[in-house]
Amino acid sequence: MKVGVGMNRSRPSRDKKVSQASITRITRSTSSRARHPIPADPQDSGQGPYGKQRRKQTDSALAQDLSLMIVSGQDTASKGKMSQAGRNPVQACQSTSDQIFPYSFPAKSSPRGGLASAARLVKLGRCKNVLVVAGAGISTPSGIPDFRTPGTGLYANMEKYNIPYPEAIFNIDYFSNDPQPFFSLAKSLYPGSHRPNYIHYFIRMLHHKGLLLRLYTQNIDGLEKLCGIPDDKLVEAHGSFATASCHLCYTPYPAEEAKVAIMNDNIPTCSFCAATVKPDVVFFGEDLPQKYFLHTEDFPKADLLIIMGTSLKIEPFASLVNTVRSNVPRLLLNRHAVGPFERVPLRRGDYMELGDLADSVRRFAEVLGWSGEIKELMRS
Ligand code: CNA
Repeated sequence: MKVGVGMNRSRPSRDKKVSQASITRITRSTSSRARHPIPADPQDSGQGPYGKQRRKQTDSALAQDLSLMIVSGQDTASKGKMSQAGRNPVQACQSTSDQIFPYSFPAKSSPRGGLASAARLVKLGRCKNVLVVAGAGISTPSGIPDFRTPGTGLYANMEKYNIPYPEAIFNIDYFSNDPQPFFSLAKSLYPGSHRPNYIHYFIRMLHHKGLLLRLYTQNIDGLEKLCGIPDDKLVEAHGSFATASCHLCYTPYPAEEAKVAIMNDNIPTCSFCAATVKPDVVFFGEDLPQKYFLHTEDFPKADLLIIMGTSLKIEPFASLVNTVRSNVPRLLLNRHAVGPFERVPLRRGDYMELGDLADSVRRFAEVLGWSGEIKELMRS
């Protein structure tokens, strides 16, 4: 059965048990908060923390939901649906990519000796539950462009995809009508042609030292797994290419077959409803994987938060960084100040090291005395 876009569609009946435990189903008749009843403890939700749940909503329900979030300022970490921080989608459609992503803050010198301060805390044994929050900037040294870096970012190089605005390529409703732009991009993003870099191995070293509570990544390139960070230490908040399913009815589809079809310019279609299959990468307007909600347990436990290579523009992920306890040190490693680090004065315990991420991480490793071990890890 083919299902039209705009219908509220639940999973097929064989997934009925999971559907009943849905935590993010959206209807137009309930309040915004009630529509996102996130359990305090994912274990209490009546399902395993790693099960995936996604629901489709109508175009108008999505617009209504986003405008409600914007008006009420409720776009926080606990929300399960991906959106751009504080952006009205209608305005976004009318903007150029430069207008959408202004960089208002040039690189500043690092306040309070960012790296040295954070390294001192680690060496003193004060940080044993380190959370890392990462974005596309950790993979640019591997040759994968990020979204928003002017000139080299994907959003600055969208002409060839013939789309009306950059985010359309990751918009689920746009995909429903025309999957080709995303499939063209997917061909270059599919894991296989890129290798993890020093930054990935630095994070793995945090795990090796028994310090990594969890890595929350927005990346879809699979390089965290490839460098050996175990599955239970990793939350791929925006999904990955490792699995695929129907974008309408969510019937799973063999990921390798989807890849072969996409690489050969064919459109994989669902054997259940004949709609287009896509890799399980989270698009704007889609729910994040259930594993993302581990954050409700992790962030209150953290004793150091390291934020790397992200513009913190995508909600609800961006708000995660505000959910550690107020006395927990936060270290930003990025080319620019982003998110709460754009505000002056910084919160006590906030540190920044601005500049090239790979350089910063190498220096961080040196101060920690880990350089030799990381090189060894990379060799092995
Ligand atoms: P973004 O908005 O493009 O931000 C990247 C940030 O990293 C920017 O602030 C850059 O200045 C910074 N940056 C990039 N390279 C470096 C560097 N070498 N040194 C220092 N800073 C650097 O990307 P986000 O991750 O914030 O946005 C989230 C999106 C991006 C997610 O939905 C991803 O799926 C998506 N994405 C992922 C990949 C990937 O998997 N590698 C690539 C492109 C986009």
